[in-house]
Amino acid sequence: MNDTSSYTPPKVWKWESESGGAFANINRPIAGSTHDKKLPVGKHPLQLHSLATPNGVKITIMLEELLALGHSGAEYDAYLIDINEGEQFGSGFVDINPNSKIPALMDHSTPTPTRVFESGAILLYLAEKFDAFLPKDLPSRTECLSWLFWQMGSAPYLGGGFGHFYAYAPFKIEYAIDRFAMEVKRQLDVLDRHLADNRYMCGDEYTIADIAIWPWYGVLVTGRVYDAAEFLDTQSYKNLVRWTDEIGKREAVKRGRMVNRSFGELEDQLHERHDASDFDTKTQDKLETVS
Ligand SMILES: N[C@@H](CCC(=O)N[C@@H](CS)C(=O)NCC(=O)O)C(=O)O
Repeated sequence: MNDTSSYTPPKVWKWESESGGAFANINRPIAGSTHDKKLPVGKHPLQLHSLATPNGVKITIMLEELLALGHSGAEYDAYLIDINEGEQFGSGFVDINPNSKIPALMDHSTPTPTRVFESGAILLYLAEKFDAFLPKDLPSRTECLSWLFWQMGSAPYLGGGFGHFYAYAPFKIEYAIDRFAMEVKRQLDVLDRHLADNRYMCGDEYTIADIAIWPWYGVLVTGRVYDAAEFLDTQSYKNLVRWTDEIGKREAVKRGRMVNRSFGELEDQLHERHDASDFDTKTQDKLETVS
C-alpha cells in the first residue's frame, strides 16, 4: 500500500476551494436553493423531476411497470433535472426535495398535492398507492422492505464510495479504492448468495426491492456504470448475472431506462416523457433529425 498523503486536517474544516474531480462544481456544504426557478406542471397527476441515474431510473421503471400492469393513474410527466447545471438547487425543486437530489415526485391527485423525495420512499409510496409490486402478507412485505432499505443503505458505498474513488476522483487513491472495492464485492456476494435460492429478491414475486436494486447492482454487473465489471469480476456472481439478465429483458425496464436520459446513444434518450407515444416519436435521434 502506498502512502501518498501528506495532508493534515486543520482544526476546523473550511470550504476554501473546489475539491476537483467530476461533479466538484456542484458540490457545496450548504443546503437550500441558489436561484429562483418554478417547476413546470404537466397534464398528469404524477409529476416526476429527475435524471436517468440509477436512483432516477428506479422511479421511471416503477412507473412504466405500473402502466404495463394497466394502472392508468400512473400516467406521468417526467421533466429533466440537469444536476451538472445545478438545477437541483432551483427554488421549485428544493420545495419538493429540501435535500436537492433527484428523483423527486409530486402527486397532484391527492386533496392537497403530495411531495415525495428519496427514491425508496417514492417506490413505497407508488407501491402503496397502486397496491402493486409489494407483497400483501406481513412476512413477505417485511422481507421486501428489508431488501428495499438494504439497497438504500448499501448503494452509497457503491456510488459515493467505490464509484467516486474509482471513476470520478481527480487522482487514484489505492486505500480508498481498496476499501470500497472490498465492500462492494461483499455486497455483490450478499446478493449472489440470496439469489441462489430466490428467483427475485423477495422470492417468486417481482417487487419494488428488485426495482430498487437492479439499476445499481444489475447495471454494475453489466459494466454500464463506472466501467468496473472486469475490475470487480462481476461475471463470477452467477446468480446475480442470471437475475440481472432476466430483469433487463422486461419492456418496462427498457422503457424506464430511457426516460430523463441525457447521455449515451441518442435513440435511448427520452429527455422528457409526457405520453407513451413519446418513446416512438421524441427520442433524441428523432428530435435531432427534425431540427
Ligand atoms: N438517497 C437518495 C440519493 C439521490 C441522489 O444521490 N441523487 C443524485 C443523482 S444519483 C443527485 O441528485 N445528485 C446531485 C447533487 O448531489 O447535487 C435517493 O435515493 O433518492
